[in-house]
Amino acid sequence: MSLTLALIKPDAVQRNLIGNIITLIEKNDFVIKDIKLMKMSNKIAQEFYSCHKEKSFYDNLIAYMTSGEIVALVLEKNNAVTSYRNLIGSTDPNVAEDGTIRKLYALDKSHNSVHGSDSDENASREIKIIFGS
Ligand code: 3AN
Repeated sequence: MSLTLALIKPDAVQRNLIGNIITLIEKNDFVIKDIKLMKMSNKIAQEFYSCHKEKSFYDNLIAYMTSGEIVALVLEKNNAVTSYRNLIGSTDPNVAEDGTIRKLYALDKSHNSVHGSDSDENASREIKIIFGS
């Protein structure tokens, strides 16, 4: 068993999609080990997305991720990182696979409803940033 960090982003929380997204997570056999509703501070968002610091979309990304409430979850499953990345689909909903969370709910590649860690190392790093352990 391994862990991944999932976020339900402001665009999805604002559209009352928390329940729908958690239903998909549970239907796909992830076990929720921790969960919280929170607002990201600038400091946390900058630390969380430090790998994107040089990207053209970085400032917009930080502004968006701190614009409203998010839901953070620690999920457990076999190969949790890969399995959850498969469930959420590609960054851009226009190319995301049918049945994925982003295909169903994302507005565009900047407002794409959910986050999932992209490696076991980043899962540990992100869980520590958000949940502090
Ligand atoms: P993913 O969330 O699919 O792993 P990353 O880690 O490359 O994607 O990017 C983190 C976040 O930055 C994305 N979820 C999205 O909100 C935003 N983002 C990524 N690429 C772009 C882009 N080309 N234009 C605008 N926003 C982007």
